Amino acid sequence: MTDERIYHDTSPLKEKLSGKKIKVALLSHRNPDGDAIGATLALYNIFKSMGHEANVIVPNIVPVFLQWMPGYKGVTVFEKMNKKAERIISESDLIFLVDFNELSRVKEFEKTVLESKAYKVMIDHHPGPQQIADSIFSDTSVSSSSELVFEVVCDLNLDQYIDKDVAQCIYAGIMADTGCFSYNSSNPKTFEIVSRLLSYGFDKDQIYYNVYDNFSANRLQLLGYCLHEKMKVLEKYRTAFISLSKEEMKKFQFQPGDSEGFVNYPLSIKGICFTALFTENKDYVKISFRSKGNFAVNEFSKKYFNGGGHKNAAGGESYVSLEKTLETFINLLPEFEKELLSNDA
Ligand SMILES: [Mn+2]
Repeated sequence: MTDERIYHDTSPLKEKLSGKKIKVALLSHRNPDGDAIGATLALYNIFKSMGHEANVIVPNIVPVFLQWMPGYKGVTVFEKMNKKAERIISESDLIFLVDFNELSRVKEFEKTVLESKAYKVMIDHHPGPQQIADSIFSDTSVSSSSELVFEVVCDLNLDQYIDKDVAQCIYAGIMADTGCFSYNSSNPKTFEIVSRLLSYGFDKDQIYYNVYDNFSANRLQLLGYCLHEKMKVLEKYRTAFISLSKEEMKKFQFQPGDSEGFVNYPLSIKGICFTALFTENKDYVKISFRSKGNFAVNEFSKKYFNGGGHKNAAGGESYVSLEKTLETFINLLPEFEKELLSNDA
């Protein structure tokens, strides 16, 4: 898969932002991650400094380890305040769709977005954007939406509004989406941007602690349980996976975000190039896929598990039981045996 870049002219957007005070809604996807929150809050802080009215809206709860980010109080969680969120979206003059490119990722307020007459802007790095925005800034080669936000902000001549708060948000987004610069970060440009961000004088180590050393003891014990009791390694297919039932999650007092990163652990086993994490939710099974090399988990997920994402990191959903979902997954593997065995990673 080759990289795709769609980068519209920034002048219509520049014009909208340079006039009178306007209302801006910054939307991001379900199960918001560091990139989603970092990228939206970076823009939020900039628009606030410019004197505009800005609001961030996400479908469901933001994990505790992201709540330290500057401007977090400006986030409205749809699940908790749906009326307020809908009102903000429908009253906005400008809507940003950040870190997602299809409205199914924001099912909760999809209709409100579609009905809105606001000018819409997409800033994203996933493949295959839906034509749902007036201005599209989409590039699958960048590390993160946060990195792309930096580029767009500079092109809009708004870099004068980048301050320590904004720099921290963008940095945290890049850090989160590259696994602390271990993947998706081979482009020197990413590090040039990081270098410019660091010149704003924030404590980069503190950001690492905030995101990665901020878990509950339960979360760490759940990880131990997953690795010791629940991880299945199928060497024959170079695959490993973990599944968690509702009961197991309850036993460890599961909080949103607790299983973040679990799917990456089995990838550190020698020879494994495809991993999955299945977590049982109220009405569906949430799935995360990871891979190394050429095995495209976004295509796999799109075809069999109602999902999508990046080549090496994707999500999916299953609407049958956890047991049935695992059975389907295991039964699919022989079909990919050849591809997995010949994988270059
Ligand atoms: Mn992202």
